[in-house]
Amino acid sequence: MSEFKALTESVIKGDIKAAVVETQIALDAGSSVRDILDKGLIAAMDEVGERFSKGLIFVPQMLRSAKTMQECMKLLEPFFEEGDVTPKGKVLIGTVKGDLHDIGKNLVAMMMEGAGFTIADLGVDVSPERFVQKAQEIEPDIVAMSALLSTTMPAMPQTIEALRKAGIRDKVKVMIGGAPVTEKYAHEIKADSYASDAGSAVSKAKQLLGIS
Ligand code: B12
Repeated sequence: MSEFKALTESVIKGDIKAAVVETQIALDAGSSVRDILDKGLIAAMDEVGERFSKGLIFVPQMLRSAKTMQECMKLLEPFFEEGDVTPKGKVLIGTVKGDLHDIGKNLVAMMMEGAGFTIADLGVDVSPERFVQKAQEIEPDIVAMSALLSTTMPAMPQTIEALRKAGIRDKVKVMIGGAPVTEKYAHEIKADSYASDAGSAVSKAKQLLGIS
């Protein structure tokens, strides 16, 4: 937890005011946005998940921590701009059917946008049909899916299959991610790419489209 102990504890407690103040203090002290995210906010959510698994906290507390993290992320968002605004490509992103987790997906969307990608965000609980419909409408370069539950991961291959049936699988690159998702799983379901975090999602997306 180190230098971000106070921030991490406020997020775990779901104390929005304190967490926002701590985020600002960290920024003012010159901490990098990456460290604030990884060592502060994401570390806190990992601890929240652990406590939930152990039955020490319940859904309402998890929700409160999520809200707290989202408020802190608002302060970090302006720093995601890379400065290079050359259009990089269009990304259609969403959290798969049955899954309501969106913090990681939002972070990926924010970082990609900051790196010059155009983002169409379908939100959470997105059915394969909805992915297909929107993909037909906007013709994205990449369809990006997020899943945080092992029970919703199968919606990823279902969406890939729906894209295939609609005749557009070959026209888009499919990228997947989320805590339970792995490179191996991406390979199994024939996704084109997997990234473990938002930063590498940006570089993998660039790789997919052949841009450096
Ligand atoms: C916050 C939270 C919630 C909040 C979500 C609020 C919100 N707006 O998102 C609420 C309270 C709603 C919730 C509900 C539930 N949750 Co929950 N939740 C969490 C928690 C604590 C944090 C998730 C998070 O935001 N992490 C921070 C973000 C930044 O990390 P991330 O999502 O992993 O994203 C990063 C990478 O994975 C990657 N990434 C993510 N998406 C994508 C997409 C692409 C394309 C790419 C390339 C990369 C990528 O990049 C991100 C940034 O680096 C996790 C624990 C954990 N450690 O993950 C449990 C957890 C995911 N939840 C869990 C469970 C069980 C549930 C419930 C079923 C609980 C219940 N009994 O009702 C429900 C399910 C609701 C539903 N249908 O979706 C389990 C899942 C177990 C499993 N493997 O299946 C976990 C792991 C907790 C646990 N340890 O038991 N949850």
